[in-house]
Amino acid sequence: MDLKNSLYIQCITKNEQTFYQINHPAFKANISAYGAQLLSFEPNDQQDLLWLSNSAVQDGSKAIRGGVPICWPWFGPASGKFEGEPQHGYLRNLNWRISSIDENAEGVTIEFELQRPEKIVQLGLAVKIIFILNAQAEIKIVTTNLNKEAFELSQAIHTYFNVEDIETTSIASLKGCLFLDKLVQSEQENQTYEQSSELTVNSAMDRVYIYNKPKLEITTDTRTIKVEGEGHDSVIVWNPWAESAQSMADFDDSGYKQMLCVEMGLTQGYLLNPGDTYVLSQRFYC
Ligand code: TA6
Repeated sequence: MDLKNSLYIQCITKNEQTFYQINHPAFKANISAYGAQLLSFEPNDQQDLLWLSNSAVQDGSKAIRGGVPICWPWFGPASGKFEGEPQHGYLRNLNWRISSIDENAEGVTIEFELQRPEKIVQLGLAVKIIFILNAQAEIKIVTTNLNKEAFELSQAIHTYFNVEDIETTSIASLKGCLFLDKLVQSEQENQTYEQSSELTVNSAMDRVYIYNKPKLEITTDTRTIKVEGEGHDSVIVWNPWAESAQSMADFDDSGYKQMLCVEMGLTQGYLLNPGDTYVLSQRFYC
């Protein structure tokens, strides 16, 4: 799509990769065409709400570490007929382009489509990613099942929030919630635990909270980040902590101190019926 008449969106190329920089009166943002990944979202008078690893690889060879990678059409390791396929599915490793924009003094809405949808067409699916940016950032994954049979869909909007100091970060909203702990090997496959107090992080955490309420809040020393969503049946909370961060070449060794992933997910087994469309969305703002 030709952006020469766009009021706020500029297309730039770096290391043969395409990025869309948005300079709007209400916010600044940066979206990578690789993965249709929001890398930065800075409302006026706010620090960037997103964390991006300084050692993130941004050459199209692997998913960019930070911002909001999209996990689809599965969340986590591939299994069953997709065994051996990439963790978190295909979309974050594919190139996208803008298919439409709508921009005004309030904000910008940008729709992305895959440049080469063959792999997704083979699945019998259609997918687009929509960004609605103003003082808030909203991301929607819109999936349609074109198959004659149901498709088991799982997905997540894998947001790396910039919390500035993990040691003073908490989430009260999840108190009383059940969660699956991916760091605990338990005999019972779906062993759940209860979040008995407000969530704080002082070691590696990788949890899937069974939570479908529309809102939660991340409280840090300096601000409260409001996170909202629709279409989720779970919220994933992840911080690799020191050892795991140091084991990932694209994760700044001390980056775990400034980030917390809080992800709206559809992870508990959902069958998308033939002809149906499903929307998973996440919105965040201060
Ligand atoms: O969202 C949590 C998680 O599933 C963790 O298990 C961890 O693997 C993280 O995603 C990052 O995955 P990635 O494939 O981006 O390194």
